[in-house]
Amino acid sequence: MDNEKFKDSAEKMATELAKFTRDMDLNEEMFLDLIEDSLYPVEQFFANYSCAIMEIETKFKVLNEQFSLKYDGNPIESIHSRVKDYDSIIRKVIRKKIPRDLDSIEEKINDIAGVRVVCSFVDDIYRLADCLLQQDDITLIRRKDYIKNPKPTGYRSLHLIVSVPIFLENEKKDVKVEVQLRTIAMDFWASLEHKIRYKKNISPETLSKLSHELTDCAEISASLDSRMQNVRNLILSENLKK
Ligand code: 0O2
Repeated sequence: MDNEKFKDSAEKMATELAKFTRDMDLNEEMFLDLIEDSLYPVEQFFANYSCAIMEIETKFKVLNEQFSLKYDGNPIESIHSRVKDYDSIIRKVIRKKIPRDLDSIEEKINDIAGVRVVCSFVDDIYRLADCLLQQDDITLIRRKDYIKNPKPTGYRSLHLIVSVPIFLENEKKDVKVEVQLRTIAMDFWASLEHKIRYKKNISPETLSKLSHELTDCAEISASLDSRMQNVRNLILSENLKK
């Protein structure tokens, strides 16, 4: 829809809403109640994802604590979570031709809740993922290993789509969360690549040069991860000998 058509439709909706309020003889209080009631399902929809994020974050924090006692060091450097914003959801709905109702959006979009776990070492990623998936309230829906099979761009991360139950006032609800596990080096690369990809004032030639450069950087970064892992393995094996 172009901007003009969008403006027209928005104006029509506003006029119809004003007419409805007049026809129904609604005062300000009743009008606000009506808006609140109509927004309730949408607010509940987003709240469910925030709750699921809390559940998953807590699970990782508990694992981090336990690992730090067992292996003498925290495997998790940081955790970043977000509920996908309304605009991005709508853009995905349009791009993937998903029916425009909350049930379909919930069924078809897997990354409305996202938790990104950043670790120092690659083996911590797999250990944490295994521990999460062993928990009996977690259901694995999809696993994509972009560390073993990097994307052509050079992108690396382990992606899990899981479902976790949340306990509401009168019901238990399974909610999907996308978990991305990556090292600090993978995270640094992905953030930079993401920023550059969405830069508007770069010519297509420069963009193409940059993406080759970034793919090279991804290789260097993966090799650094692998060397750091070797350093860690050496230290661990020395410690074991003592
Ligand atoms: P944002 O803003 O990070 O949320 P799906 O999302 O399931 O419809 P697909 O292709 O199955 O589509 O998802 P994929 O590729 O497994 O994961 C998508 C997410 O991974 C992206 O989310 C990014 O966060 C990240 N990602 C995937 N490929 C790249 C890449 O080449 N570079 C960077 N920087 N990130 C990548 P969104 O929704 O694109 O964005």
